[in-house]
Amino acid sequence: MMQRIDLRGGLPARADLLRLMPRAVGDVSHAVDAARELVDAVRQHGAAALREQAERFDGGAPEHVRVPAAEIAAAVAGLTPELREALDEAIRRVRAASAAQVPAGSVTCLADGAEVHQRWQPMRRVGLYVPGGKAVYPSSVVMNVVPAQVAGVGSIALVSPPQRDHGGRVHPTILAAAGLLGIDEVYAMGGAGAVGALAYGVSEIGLEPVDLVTGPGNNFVAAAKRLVRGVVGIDSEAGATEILVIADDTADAGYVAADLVSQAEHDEQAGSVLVTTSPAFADAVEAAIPERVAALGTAARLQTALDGPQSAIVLVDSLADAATVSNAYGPEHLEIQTADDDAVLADIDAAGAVFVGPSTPVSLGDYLAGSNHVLPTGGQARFGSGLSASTFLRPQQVIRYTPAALAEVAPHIVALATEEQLPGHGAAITERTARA
Ligand code: HSO
Ligand code: ZN
Repeated sequence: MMQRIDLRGGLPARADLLRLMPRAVGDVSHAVDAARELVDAVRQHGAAALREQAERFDGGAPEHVRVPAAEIAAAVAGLTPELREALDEAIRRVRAASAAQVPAGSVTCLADGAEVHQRWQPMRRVGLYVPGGKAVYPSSVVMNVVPAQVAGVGSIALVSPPQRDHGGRVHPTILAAAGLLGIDEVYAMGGAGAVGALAYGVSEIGLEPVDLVTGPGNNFVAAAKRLVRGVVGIDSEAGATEILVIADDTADAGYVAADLVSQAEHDEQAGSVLVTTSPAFADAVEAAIPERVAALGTAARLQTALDGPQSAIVLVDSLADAATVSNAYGPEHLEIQTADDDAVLADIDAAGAVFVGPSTPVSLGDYLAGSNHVLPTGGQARFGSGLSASTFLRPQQVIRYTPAALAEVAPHIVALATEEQLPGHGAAITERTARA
């Protein structure tokens, strides 16, 4: 039974609204100490520590830490035609949308001969973490690798835990997805130690340090990413997935129920939230949930998620209030199913991705819409965004002035340098202008 939060009669002040939002308990900070030990061990003892951690946490120490090319090729060859076609189509769509999202550079001409350019430079080398526990998501390989490739990243390493069910090897569908994308540098390693290995490198196995680590993982992986941040870049700390649906009484209760159920399936901690103006619609959705849950093999997990403190049905007076509530929550996924979806969309700011209308469920975006499914969770959409080509690019300014253009601003520079008591700065200018 999903809890109900009744916000009719006027929304509370923002601080109270934030406190009222349904959220999961348990977080990354508790995993930091354990993760630090694992990262340090890999940093000091390299492959030996990775072997020890694989035995302790994963499917045993792999025969080859670096997955042989033949194993990747065999995984691709072993794909069923349906799965191969599905992955190919997903790759094609994500590639097209990612390519269109590459930011254009700019040139600003501030005066004759005075130019500031901005160009977007790809990261040199990135490491992608692919989980292997209860979640084996080849779709996440696509969502991480494709925007990196589109950005022009020259070197991509992928790590994923050795699986007990697969004789201490990386899951074959993960390998197949990597193979389809032309990734040949894959390592059988997982958990916090693998993040340490990517950040610091492990020379014995030829693993060069990366500049950026991306990809989802459990709390220990997220804690390790927090620890190595600064040494390398990281994407956001992806937590349990969330869906928030804004719907009025014109929406289809069955669709909304199915969508709330679909994301709860990921994890006991997953959050499903319905914000609606209609108590009768809320009842209809609630009534439509049990049969849908019961029909799925993942029922136990998703029932826990729906019953948890992170899931709720929120009642509001208006769709404008619904947008305010959603913006305060900052959902990873937002669905809008109302009589006027565009009017609601206009009021939305914080959301990882917005799915508009009854034919645009989150599951579409999880696999095949062309958008990326690696999105900010836990309210991080208020300041963060999902993976895209620009995650793997950084803007760099290139400045070019001619002697005349420099001379034009020289007095201003000297005035500011004098005020800051940095006469050497002024001298570097007058050295030049004096010669003209
Ligand atoms: N909904 C998840 C992504 C995913 N769903 C992968 C299915 N496979 C987080 O956006
Ligand atoms: Zn999903």
